[in-house]
Amino acid sequence: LEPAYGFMIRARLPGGIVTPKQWLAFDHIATTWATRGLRITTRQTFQLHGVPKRNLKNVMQAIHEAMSTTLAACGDVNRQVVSSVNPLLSSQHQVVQDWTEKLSAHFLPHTRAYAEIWLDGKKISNEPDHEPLYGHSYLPRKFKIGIAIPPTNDIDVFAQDLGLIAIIENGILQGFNVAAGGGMGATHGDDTTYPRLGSLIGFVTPEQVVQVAEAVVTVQRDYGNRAERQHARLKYTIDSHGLDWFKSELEQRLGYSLKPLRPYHFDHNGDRYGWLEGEDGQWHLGLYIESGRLNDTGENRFLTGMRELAQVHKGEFRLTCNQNLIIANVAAADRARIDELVHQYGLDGYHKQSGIRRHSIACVALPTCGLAMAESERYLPKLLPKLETLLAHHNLLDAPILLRLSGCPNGCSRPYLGEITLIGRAIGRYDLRLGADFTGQRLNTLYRENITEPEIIDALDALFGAYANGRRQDEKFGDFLVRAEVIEAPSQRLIPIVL
Ligand code: SRM
Ligand code: SF4
Repeated sequence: LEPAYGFMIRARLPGGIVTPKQWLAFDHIATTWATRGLRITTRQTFQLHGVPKRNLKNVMQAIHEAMSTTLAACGDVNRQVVSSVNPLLSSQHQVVQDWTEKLSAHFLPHTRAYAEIWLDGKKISNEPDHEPLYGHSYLPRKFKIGIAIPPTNDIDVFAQDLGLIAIIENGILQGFNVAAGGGMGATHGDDTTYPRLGSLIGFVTPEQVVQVAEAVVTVQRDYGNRAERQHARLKYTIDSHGLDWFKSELEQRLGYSLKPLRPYHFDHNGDRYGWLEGEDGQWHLGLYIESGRLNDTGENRFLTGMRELAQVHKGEFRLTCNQNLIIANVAAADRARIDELVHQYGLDGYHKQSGIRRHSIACVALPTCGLAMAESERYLPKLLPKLETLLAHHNLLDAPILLRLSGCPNGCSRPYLGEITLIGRAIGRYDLRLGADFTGQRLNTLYRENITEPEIIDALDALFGAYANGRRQDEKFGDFLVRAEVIEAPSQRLIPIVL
């Protein structure tokens, strides 16, 4: 008799696009074989939890039949490629989505083992696998690519190993500014590990982008640290060899130089809620989903609600890197029906939510994450009302403030980019970090180490009071904390480096 092993499964959905048919397939998988509904992740895809070992194959096959895959959603390969929502807002968003899908397809491993093991159980070839890009040993560690479309940095482009900033001029995609070496993960008590913002190294045209991405990946493949796992990400490869070396190695592989950076501007890294009209007259409804969890629990019937929406919706769904959801591409005539269902299932909570709630993210953490040191997703609903009481007291309830909770320093909620961040130390104890900006371009800094909830509340009460009294017009909380010297200047600012 074997223990009842339960697995987490993650799908690959480049750019977070899900058709209604796919939604219904994932809903079926979640309600048939998993235990905690559907979970929208911070890389705009679905995770399923608690899949019994004996059902793994059924789930893999059902995901395959839904025209998706789990191939390379984890592992030492290029992961899910993320891109700014909403591609339907302009024709150029669609162009960017096309590049997202090209990059995603280009970096898929060629292995046949996945199909042999999961899809029909038969060995389909005796030829050895050939991985032209990854080789025998794949990459030293995971690798992440994301495309942001200014002015929205909803994917946190500087947290990606390879961040691409789409430059759209006169309504046409000109190319991408390239940022290399972003990453969040760190280890408590080990200063040689740290979050890092990607360094801007130059501009590439759309036709060059796949080749440039491949060159970045191969530099990391060839020079990444394979001896020490905690130093194996691209950010450490760049910092240990130097950015000058990295850029010259890259350009040598390409046979040409990157062009000078083009100007760009980000004004936020969150999601928009409510209806937005696209340039073609179609409509898009942004919904807040707490920690991305869609489940039928207590009074919440979000999973059922979304199933009903998928049965009537004729456009697509978009999952966001802030764990939210867009019902995309709705004709004006269909809005009323969508609104009715959204209201019926309580998915329209965004109307009355505080600024901090609308900008909150929490990683999964306990009970499923084996690396969690403290609660995160399950703590968010308990913490938010307490913070809202403080904010209301200081007349700040509507102030948009980025809150990020993380059960450990690995950084799955990109917590080093939160204006207020809690990083788990032990059950009930967190590091309080403060002072990232509102656009994903400045890291936060450690303010109090290893503290409990009463200490967190006391610290924030005082800071909210100071902010309410001392802020300049439209000044964001993180910017105020830096200007008022409540926190020291962050360890890494994003200064474009043009070599
Ligand atoms: Fe993550 C490991 C969940 C986005 C950095 N992450 C894990 C694991 C698989 C734990 C494990 O290895 O045993 C977590 C599964 C928990 C569970 O029970 O489901 C986990 N990571 C998640 C998700 C689901 C968080 C969420 O609440 O949405 C996100 C899934 C992304 C996806 O769909 O592909 C998720 N993880 C991230 C991000 C954010 C991002 O990619 O934009 C980061 C920081 C960016 C980065 O990579 O630097 C991130 N996860 C990590 C790390 C630290 C990596 C490092 O360089 O140190 C680990 C630990 C590891 O790899 O050993 C990790
Ligand atoms: Fe788990 Fe840590 Fe990632 Fe949270 S940040 S999901 S606790 S690995």
